[in-house]
Amino acid sequence: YRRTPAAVLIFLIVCGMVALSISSEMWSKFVRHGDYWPNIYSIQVVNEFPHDPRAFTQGLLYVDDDTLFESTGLYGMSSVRRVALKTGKAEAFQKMDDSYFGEGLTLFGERLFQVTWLKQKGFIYDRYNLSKLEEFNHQMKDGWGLATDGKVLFGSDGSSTLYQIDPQTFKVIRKNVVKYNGREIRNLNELEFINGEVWANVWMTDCIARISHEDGMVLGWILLPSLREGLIAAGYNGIDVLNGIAWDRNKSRIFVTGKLWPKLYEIKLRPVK
Ligand code: DDQ
Ligand code: CA
Repeated sequence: YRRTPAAVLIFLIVCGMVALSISSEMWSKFVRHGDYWPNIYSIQVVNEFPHDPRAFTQGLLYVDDDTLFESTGLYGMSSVRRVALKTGKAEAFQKMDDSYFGEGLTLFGERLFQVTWLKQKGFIYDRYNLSKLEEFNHQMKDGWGLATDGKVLFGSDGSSTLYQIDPQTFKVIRKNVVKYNGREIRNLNELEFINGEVWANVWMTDCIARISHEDGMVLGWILLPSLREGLIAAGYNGIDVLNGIAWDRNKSRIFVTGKLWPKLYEIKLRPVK
């Protein structure tokens, strides 16, 4: 009977260790996936720049030198442009055929890749003179957003699927369903690859989802209603939804704008406690 207390003690210690290891694993999973620990961010505007109010922004990216590339939609008004950040002026402009509606845009190597709405057709342009180099067909259900990590293309088609596409063959390498707390997040639109995450505008909302491209989990939400509401309050009635995220990786600057918005904003995130 002398041995019993020691055995019980060891048994309890082992149980405790198992419980601890399970709960810490679950805890880190919850933290990582945002469940129980929602990573919500509001924004602070640190700079405002002019933006062409006729640009129905569907794709936006920043490369360097205070220069943005932008893809615009609407039939007859679709374009790819190189835009000076400070003036909002297009320094180079490539009008698209009237039958195409420009959508997501990204720079892969020295070439700009663009997808179009309601057609599985994409275009490749020279980044310097915006001349059209090639066309391609992709396998997404539609062409909405486009971004890259320098290895694959990330694509969205208005569903909850985040696609990974081979930039040479345009085959789908991987598909992840984007979810937050177990719920599918649909209407993923304009994309940006930022510090290992894929950020996506959710169409018709003032929200950006920060997505893990490893499992599709939403890691956090950025809430930006103040931008659209501020423009409306200032009398800009013709504006459409928030759309367009660009990332200056050298200076860690985040830019956002919207369809037919007269302004483009540089923002910083503020975690909501
Ligand atoms: N998409 O951005 C959701 C992919 C496409 C939106 C197309 C909306 C066309 C509406 C035209 C409104 C004219 C001001
Ligand atoms: Ca973008």
